[in-house]
Amino acid sequence: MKKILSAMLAVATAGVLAACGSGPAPGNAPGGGGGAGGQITMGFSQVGAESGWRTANTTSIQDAAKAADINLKFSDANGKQENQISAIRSFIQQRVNVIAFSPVVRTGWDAVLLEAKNANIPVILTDRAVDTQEKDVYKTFLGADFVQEGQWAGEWVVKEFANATGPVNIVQLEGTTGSDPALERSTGFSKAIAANPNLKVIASQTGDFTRAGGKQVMEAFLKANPKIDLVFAQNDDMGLGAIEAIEAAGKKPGQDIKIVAIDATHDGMQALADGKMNFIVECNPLLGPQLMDLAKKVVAGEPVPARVVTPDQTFDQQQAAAILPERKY
Ligand code: GYE
Repeated sequence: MKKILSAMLAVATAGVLAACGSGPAPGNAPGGGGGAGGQITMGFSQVGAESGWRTANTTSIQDAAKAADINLKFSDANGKQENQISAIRSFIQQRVNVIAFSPVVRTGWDAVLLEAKNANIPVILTDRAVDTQEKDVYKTFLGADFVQEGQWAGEWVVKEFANATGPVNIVQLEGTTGSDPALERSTGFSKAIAANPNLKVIASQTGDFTRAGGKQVMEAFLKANPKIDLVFAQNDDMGLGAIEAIEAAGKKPGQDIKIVAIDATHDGMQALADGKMNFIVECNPLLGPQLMDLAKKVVAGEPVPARVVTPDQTFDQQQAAAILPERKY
């Protein structure tokens, strides 16, 4: 009986130790490379393939893993949080050396993040942030400043309509509900346009970051609102969908109805150069090389900054036309 009790105690203690994240997990020894032959294995859970941005992001991560000799286990969640959670659980079970993921929404990650922490597997957030009260459940967050992106979009609108004497009717195509970029781009945009009380968001709805979603929502907006002056599309794909809806309604995108978007993917930049959009704020999807660098450091037990912000720029029509031939995504 005594023996059984002390064995149980030993198991319980081991559990507590693991929960404190004190000792390195097998294959996560500081300075070590992880798996067999020192190669690091990364489990990556991607949101899906909703947009041109996402496709470019996936390619960047896959290419960078190869270049960095990291064994990548890539999982596509098809836009569903529950798929991401089960992918992360499976990475934990497989005892990968590091987990990275781009969370589809901001909330609901505490349990699975704690499981990774208790298994002593470091987590890196890429592209999107999470809301959590838990401490030290991820090592770093690599991605753009979405509030800044929304703000730049709004500041352009303020300048463009500086001489408006009456109300300027704006419709907003929001990204995926509850996602970090949708929430923060909305915040940045409304903050910026508050500078001019003539600027009014008369309708705002999610198009889920897809071209089809943007088109469908824009069709409904056009039916319900006889006067729309500007579309703020929280990504290029929804802006491209809006162009289709505007043209189908017999109006000229970029002229009758202006469009400002975010991402600066190839198709978006083409529409901008063609005069069908008016302004695009870039969001750089090429996060792969930085992610692999951070992963190596984290697995080696080296310190990394808690937040790594990727720099962005903005493009008007002339700038888009000039840069298009060498645009990589
Ligand atoms: O803007 C959009 C994609 O999280 C920054 O997600 C990313 C966003 C990007 O679907 O196109």
